Amino acid sequence: MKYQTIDQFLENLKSRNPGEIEFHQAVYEVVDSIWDFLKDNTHYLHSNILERITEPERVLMFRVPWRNDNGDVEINRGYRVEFNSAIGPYKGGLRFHPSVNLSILKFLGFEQIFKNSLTTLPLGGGKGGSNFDPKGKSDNEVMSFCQSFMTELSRHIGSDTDVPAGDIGVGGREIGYMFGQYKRIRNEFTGVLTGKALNWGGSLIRPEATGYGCVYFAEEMLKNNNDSLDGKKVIISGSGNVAQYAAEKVIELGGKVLSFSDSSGTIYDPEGINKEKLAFVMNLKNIQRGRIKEYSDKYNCEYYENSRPWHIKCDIALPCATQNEINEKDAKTLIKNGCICVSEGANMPSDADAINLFLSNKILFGPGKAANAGGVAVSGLEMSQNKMFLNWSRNEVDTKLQNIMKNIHGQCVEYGTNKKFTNYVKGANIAGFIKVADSMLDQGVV
Ligand code: NDP
Ligand code: 2IT
Repeated sequence: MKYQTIDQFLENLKSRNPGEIEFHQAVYEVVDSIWDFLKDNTHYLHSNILERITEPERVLMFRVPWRNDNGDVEINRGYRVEFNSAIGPYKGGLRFHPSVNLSILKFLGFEQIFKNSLTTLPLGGGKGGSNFDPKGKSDNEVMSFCQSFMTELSRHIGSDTDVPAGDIGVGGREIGYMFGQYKRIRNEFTGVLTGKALNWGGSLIRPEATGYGCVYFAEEMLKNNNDSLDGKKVIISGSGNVAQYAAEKVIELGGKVLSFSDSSGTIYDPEGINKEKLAFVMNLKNIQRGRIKEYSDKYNCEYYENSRPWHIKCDIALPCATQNEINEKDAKTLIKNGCICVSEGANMPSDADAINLFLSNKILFGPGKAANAGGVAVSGLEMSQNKMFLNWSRNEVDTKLQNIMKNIHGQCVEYGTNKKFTNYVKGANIAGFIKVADSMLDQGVV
């Protein structure tokens, strides 16, 4: 057995991956919560599965040259981390954001392995993206970038190899431009990307899936505690794809949505964001590509510049923007204000100290790899429909999504419950790990 303690393993991980702090953080969370399980099941440690599962199968990094509207040449860096294919083709989103670097994509790819395992579908783990910033770019510039990015990426992906999708900064527009370029270069019309538009191979409910799934997961956690979303005050961070559809589902289930945010600030609407106001946000963010502050101008409510929503009194918090947006202080404030449930729409929005506080205060805490798995799950359903050359109805996909979220909740309860309290972090990590690790062992040293 190569590692006797968690610290030994983590020291080695850090020396193999210097400076990759988000990646270290994501690995620590998993290893810390499965360590006791590994000690009871030492065959995993004897076969050195931890070192294998934290080493990506392949990392691609490449130059992305493109021309802006002035005719100048711009250079970005493109990535695809093909992390683990033990249970299916690499699957995971592409993020376009100036903060993107290898550490962030390795943390996201690592999380994706366990998340995809939890979905019950045959999906491996991967993630990619670029430090390209779509903000303020014209459609033409976004298209130039996407075409150049896909010119290189197309050599490495395929519907049975690696199937990217959207993430921060990558929505329907970007998926369209990338799909067009892939088809042109490879001369094949296949389900190589998910999140496609309905006319050309997309699935109903895929745009809604992550946000809906996150709320279904919250509802399952509450139900398990003889409670429900009805009448609850809900704060949401972010105002992009995940935040918007989380809000839609909360409203539908009788909750009151009080906030949205973006990277400039937070709006707080004590009257609640109803369907009409949500339609304004969707138009503002998806069509006008404006700032959330405009909501407070239109509806005459509070706007907190450079601030996140966690100080607003609530019953339920849905972080749906980005990683490390809830720290220990935020967690303390949420708990002090009576928050009983946190369901993560974003990936790793709570840092390690915040998670410890949530768990020690017995908050219903759904970690991203469980709570936001609905997005990739419906991506998996999009892949199934593409392979079969048919489309399922809205109701069919939504029912499957609900069943998958219930199943994930059940796996967390099975592996994470002790003395009637479910530690969903532990449950999700152990359940996600077992399927992948056993598949790796079955397939030999590859
Ligand atoms: P979008 O690009 O649609 O929206 C992102 C939102 O988060 C925007 O409101 C954005 O504000 C805000 N945001 C992004 N970065 C920061 C930052 N550094 N600080 C503050 N706010 C920020 O992305 P998605 O809604 O798709 O993704 C949101 C989260 O959900 C991410 O963590 C993603 O990994 C995760 N996720 C997404 C899935 C999907 O299917 N799309 C599936 C599972 C998880 P601004 O406009 O100012 O940048
Ligand atoms: O983080 C995620 O799960 C996503 N961005 C969605 C991935 C996908 O392949 O649909």
